[in-house]
Amino acid sequence: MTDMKIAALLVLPSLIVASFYAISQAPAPSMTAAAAEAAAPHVSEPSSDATISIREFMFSPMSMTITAGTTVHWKNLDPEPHTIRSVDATFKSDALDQDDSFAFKFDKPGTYRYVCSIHPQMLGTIVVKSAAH
Ligand SMILES: [Cu+2]
Repeated sequence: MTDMKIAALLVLPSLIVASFYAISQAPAPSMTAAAAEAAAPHVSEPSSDATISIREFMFSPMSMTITAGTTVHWKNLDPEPHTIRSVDATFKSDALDQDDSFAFKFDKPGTYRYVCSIHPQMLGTIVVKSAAH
């Protein structure tokens, strides 16, 4: 057996795995993301949104686990202003007055810690799990 053939035998299985992965990640041909958006421009899937209340100087819930692609909405219920600022600067809000809200869509899996920059004792965590199975 030549070195070329050995190399081909080694590469082929990983190509099959890679193409299978690409196929499984691709949107269904009958309903691309763009088509879905065009069909229902003002409706988002209920499962793709989550809400965190800010109340009495606390994020509620303080810790939340979501699936990648979920949009998290924070709503300030306190009469005092609060902000949402991730520790790694991935996202940050302006100061939210009472009943103001801020939203961020989490596309990348990971653990996101955030604080209120006005009250740094206010801590929160979002854990984003991969949507792929
Ligand atoms: Cu605050």
